[in-house]
Amino acid sequence: MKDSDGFVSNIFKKPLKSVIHKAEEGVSSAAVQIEKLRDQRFCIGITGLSQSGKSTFITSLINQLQQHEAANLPGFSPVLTDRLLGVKIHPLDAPELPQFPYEAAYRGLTNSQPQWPASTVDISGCLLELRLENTASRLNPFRRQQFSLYLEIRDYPGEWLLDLPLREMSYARWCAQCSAQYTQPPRVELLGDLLDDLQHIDPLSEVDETHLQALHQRYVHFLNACKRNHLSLIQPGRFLLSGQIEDTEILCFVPLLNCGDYNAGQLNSAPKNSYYKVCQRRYQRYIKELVEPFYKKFFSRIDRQLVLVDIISALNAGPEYIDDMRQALANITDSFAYGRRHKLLQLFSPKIDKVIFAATKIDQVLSEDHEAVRQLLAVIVKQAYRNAQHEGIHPICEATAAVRSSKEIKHENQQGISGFGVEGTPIGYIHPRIPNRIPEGDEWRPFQEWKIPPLNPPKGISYQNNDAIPHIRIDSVLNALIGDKCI
Ligand SMILES: Nc1nc2c(ncn2[C@@H]2O[C@H](COP(=O)(O)OP(=O)(O)OP(=O)(O)O)[C@@H](O)[C@H]2O)c(=O)[nH]1
Ligand SMILES: [Mg+2]
Repeated sequence: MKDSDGFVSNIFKKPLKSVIHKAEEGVSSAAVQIEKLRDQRFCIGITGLSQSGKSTFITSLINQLQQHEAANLPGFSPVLTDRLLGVKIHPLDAPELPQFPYEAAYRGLTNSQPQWPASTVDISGCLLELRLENTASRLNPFRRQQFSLYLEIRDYPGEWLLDLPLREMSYARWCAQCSAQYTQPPRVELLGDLLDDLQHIDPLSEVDETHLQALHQRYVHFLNACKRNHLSLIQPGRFLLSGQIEDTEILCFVPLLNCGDYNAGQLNSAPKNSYYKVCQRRYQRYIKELVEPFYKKFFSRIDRQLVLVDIISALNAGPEYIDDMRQALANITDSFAYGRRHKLLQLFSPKIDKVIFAATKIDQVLSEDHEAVRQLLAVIVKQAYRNAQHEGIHPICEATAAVRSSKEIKHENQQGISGFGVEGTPIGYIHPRIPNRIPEGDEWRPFQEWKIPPLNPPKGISYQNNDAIPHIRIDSVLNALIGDKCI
């Protein structure tokens, strides 16, 4: 490490002592606001549907930054120009928020039998402090030498994301949306008899609590089947993963599928103890007590947004699933507040001034197809992309792998992928070419006949030696996300 001004070796000793001390105690909100005003503190949203790769990405991102000298990050300008001096993880200044389990995730990936991070069941977060050398200080010795950039990062179960669009939706509209979706494949098959049973409830009739509970349980079963079948639009998310809820009664509702037979006046004047009014009350409490606080704590404060999309799973699942994912992403990004603001306004009412869509897990396919994955992503997120553009924000599309788990091999004159399968046994495959647009008709055939298999993490990353996790293009994602704030 360079030590031209005697700072680097002391990096987290004297000059930073007071800052770190504050972080450990919980940085005071005044200090946080000053850092924000000085353009040195950002809330980064790492958003993605369930299993899109959020926790793995956060783990790898922290790891790459901490091991930046050994990591392969030529596309991240502060590393390229040798200005990243050190990185520390602090707890976020929210006592009720558990710290992101970085150590456990890194240990899992570096085990003799490497494991992916566990699927997230509750919220967590951390504050990353990047100690940087100022670009100007190289030219002008009187300028400030170093500064800290603070990145707030939060992780949460992907299931909860699909609750955000419900904030703008009345119970009656949600029921209408469900009625339209549930009569189409593949949901109609997954619902089975439940469709008929939900269609036969008269919303104005008196509620039978035992029957409602039984329907609710069958509805949760159906949502789980949707998840197993790789569908994206799954609401309400807390029906799958509830998190900590004091009064579980608010979960006990279902969509009533024949509300469309009544006009708004009839529904509004339904008796208090009718199916309609009971389900509506619980739905409204669900939004008010669970969804709104989640939005306020996590999404309303985001300055920059990274949206992770598992394109390869969607390709594997087929046309209806791609469409479902496209719709889900458009609905979610509708909840983002885009725009550029004066720093002072940004402090009180933040807007997202940068959004990056990134296809994840691209180590599952050959490098010659990575560009096609990126282009396919651009097609899938087109609506979400337009929503941002409308507000003057020009999103970026990227393709990345948080943990490169494969090697490219040659087999009988063809390029292929080798790695370890989910059982940890060696596998090798030659996959169909990845299309750069959504396949149509017969173009789907190669993906219907064969699926690109999931991979285990690679063996041989050493915890003791603080090895950097191998990745693909995390440096480019980082640069797009925060490169301009590191100068
Ligand atoms: N090959 C490969 N697989 C990955 C990578 N990142 C994630 N995966 C796979 O995707 C799965 C889900 O990753 P997570 O990071 O847990 O996804 P998540 O979005 O946090 O999921 P939830 O917490 O359930 O919402 C992992 O268990 C791996 O199987 C990657 O970089 N390469
Ligand atoms: Mg997770």
